[in-house]
Amino acid sequence: MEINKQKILEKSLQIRYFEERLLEEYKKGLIHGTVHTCIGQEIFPCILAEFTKEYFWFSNHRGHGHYIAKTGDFRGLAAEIMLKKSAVAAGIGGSQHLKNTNFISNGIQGGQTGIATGYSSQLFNKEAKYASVMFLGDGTLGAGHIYEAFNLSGIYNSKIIFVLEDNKIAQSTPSSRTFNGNIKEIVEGYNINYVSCDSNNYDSMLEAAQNVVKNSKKPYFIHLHTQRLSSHSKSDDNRKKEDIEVLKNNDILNMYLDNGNLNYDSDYIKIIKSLFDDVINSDSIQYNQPLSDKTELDVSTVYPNNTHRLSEHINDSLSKFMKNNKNSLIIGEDIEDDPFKSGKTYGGAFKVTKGLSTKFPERILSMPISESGFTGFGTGLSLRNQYVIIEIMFADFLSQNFDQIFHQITKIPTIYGSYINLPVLIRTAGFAGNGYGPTHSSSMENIFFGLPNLDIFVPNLFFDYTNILNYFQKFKKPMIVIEPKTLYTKKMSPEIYSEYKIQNVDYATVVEPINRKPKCTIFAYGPEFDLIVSNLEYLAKEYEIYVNIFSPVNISSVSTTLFTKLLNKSDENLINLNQSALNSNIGNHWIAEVLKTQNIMYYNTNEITDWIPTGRSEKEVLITREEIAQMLENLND
Ligand SMILES: Cc1ncc(C[n+]2csc(CCOP(=O)(O)OP(=O)(O)O)c2C)c(N)n1
Repeated sequence: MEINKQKILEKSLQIRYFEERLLEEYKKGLIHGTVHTCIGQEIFPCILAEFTKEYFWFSNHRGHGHYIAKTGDFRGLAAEIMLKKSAVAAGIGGSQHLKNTNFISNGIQGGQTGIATGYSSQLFNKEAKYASVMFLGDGTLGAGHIYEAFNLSGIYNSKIIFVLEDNKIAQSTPSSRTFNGNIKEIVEGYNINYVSCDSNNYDSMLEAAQNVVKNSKKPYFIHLHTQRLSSHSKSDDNRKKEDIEVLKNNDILNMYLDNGNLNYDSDYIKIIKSLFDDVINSDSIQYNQPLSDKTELDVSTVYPNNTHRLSEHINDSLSKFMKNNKNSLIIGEDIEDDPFKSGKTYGGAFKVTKGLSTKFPERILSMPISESGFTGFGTGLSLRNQYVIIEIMFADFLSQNFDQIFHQITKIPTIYGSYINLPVLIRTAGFAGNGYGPTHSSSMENIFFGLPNLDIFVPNLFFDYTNILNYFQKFKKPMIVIEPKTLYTKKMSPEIYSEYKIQNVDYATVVEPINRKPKCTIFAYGPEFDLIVSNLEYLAKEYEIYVNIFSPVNISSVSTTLFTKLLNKSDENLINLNQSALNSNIGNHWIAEVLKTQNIMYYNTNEITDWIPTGRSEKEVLITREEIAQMLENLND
């Protein structure tokens, strides 16, 4: 493929002018917030863009040059940074968070490497239609998640080009101080093809881009030796002036400017100047929150088949979902049936996916131990409109992919200006009760409760799991489902004490005495809900106490009207039971909501004040039926 060097250099100079102008406008006070300019690093993206038109580019904090090289959208970017009409991310994302056709950028170093790898994996990608470029800085070589992605890129043969823009400095620190490895040997160790080139040598960059794209179906790593000629962001450069001068003297664009082959007075720069002036003089934009689909969804209120245990019920629901949605897949650790072909079926640590990889061999995939990497990988597939279900073996391990959930999965839907569907459902085995000890028993829903764009579900034995999957199918939005692992082996829809009725109302389960006055309403989900439902007869017979129970399944969206109604029927007496630690009790949030319109006469809650201990010691910190009875008895005092 022939590319015109003069045109590439002119486009590169346009980018440089754009960046220099941004710094000027910043000094004049027209820009609020931060910008990281790419002065010195403009040419390679312009070359690469010529060869990777159909590739999806994943860019970083220093992404203006990437964005313009890929999209040509000077106006959208200038407007985004100055919060003016025609801003590409509606003035929400700003300099570091841009999205356009086949382009996305993000301000977390290396944070989208797993996503880029999943996006370009060869799964269901017969014509290698999905390909990606992932930009990394040399300072980011210290970040663990990029290595998880390197590993996955080889396993799933991602058609990805990792581009390391090695400008030898990370913010204020020489990267020789922060990276001790040999990156060539490291990436080759992952079976990724390595090539290097230099931004002071045009032909080397051209050759690297050409070679890499020719040899497409493999992951590639381009090590671009380059130079940052300007400050890290607006004016923070702590290098010696003389050292920067040397870099400037070696810069191709400066040489072309010196010998007159490029010129700031040319038409190609004048166009950008007037475009920039135009943007400055255009109307400002106002923040508008991007909103998701708010329509209603019918919920089946029928109890699940009582021949199934919870794990079998979830398995059955997942199986139907996979059958009905050919564009769905499940990834997670140890979820396949028989990788050794030994005849001994595995199917997940809790057997929830048992049999599924036999039914859907290409869509149930055991992943390496790399929760962050494979959560990103799944997110990349969901950007290809796949329904991605991610199994995290124990809820505690959500610590490992927290970054992906926090910075990517929950932010992608709304930080790029208009609402983006992102069908990623994370299922996990949660809560204490099996004696697994402090790293396998934590209540995690409280950690994720404050994240926008995320719905958190806790299923119970009376609620059809298909409703949760229907929600996923309809709204295509990020969800975490925390399955109480103590209940996996329990039968669905167990009989409850005959003096009670139970019903599913929307995404909640409600239990009420039939002819007796409830003394109290109990707000509970997870194992505590099960504890109280299975002890209704005990409370009635031993203490003559009857209660209402309100158990939300979608714990991030609770009907306070329904909750209040139950509370009123029980003389405003309330007990809140769950396993959230210390001050992070989710029940307390919903009670605060109720308190806006409603008095509460009596209130009590259980308290977990430290990490869950192992084995039988667990019993010392989890609430027992006797303690619940005591709380209810105290109500009379
Ligand atoms: C996870 C994370 N940690 C720290 C930062 C703050 N930060 C922004 S850019 C930067 C330096 C990055 O250096 P490098 O990867 O070499 O890219 P360069 O800035 O040189 O292009 C740092 C520390 C960040 N954005 N994300």
